[in-house]
Amino acid sequence: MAKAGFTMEKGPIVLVWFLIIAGTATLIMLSVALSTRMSPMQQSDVTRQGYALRRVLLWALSMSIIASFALSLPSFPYPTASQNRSLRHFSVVARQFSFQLPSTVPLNTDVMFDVSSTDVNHGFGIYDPNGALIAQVQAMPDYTNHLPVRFTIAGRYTIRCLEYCGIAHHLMQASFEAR
Ligand SMILES: [Cu+2]
Repeated sequence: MAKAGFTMEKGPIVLVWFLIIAGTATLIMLSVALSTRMSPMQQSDVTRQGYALRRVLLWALSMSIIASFALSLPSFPYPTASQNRSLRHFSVVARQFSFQLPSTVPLNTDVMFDVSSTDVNHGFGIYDPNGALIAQVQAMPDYTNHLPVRFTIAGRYTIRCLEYCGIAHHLMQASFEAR
């Protein structure tokens, strides 16, 4: 019933907007068609204008990409998170076919997972209580990867191996509680 009510209320508004947009687009196309039918242009005139516009657009696009890259680079989170000495560190060790993990992690606190492996490459993927992948890093033998995470949803998080590591890879799951 709620869905039918929604359709009854929103239907006419959507239809009106559709007609306005479709009518405007039709008028624009008609006016372009009528205003250009009497004036044949040389191909070179068209391409010259087009190429000039294309150069301007390419330049503008390049500048905006470089500017947004430069402006967003300072807020890149990983260097500051790695240097935060007050972080609580949790060790994660992956092996065929299990994880050695903390049973609980604190909520709304920056934590650092120090992730390694005792045998082959594994993946350390953290799924929130709603099933969304929120962070992942490789678990590698003889190397420790650092993964900064802040848990904002209380509940049980599922860990899955995200790197094919052998015959029972699909069984390689674990979990911990964030509270
Ligand atoms: Cu695996």
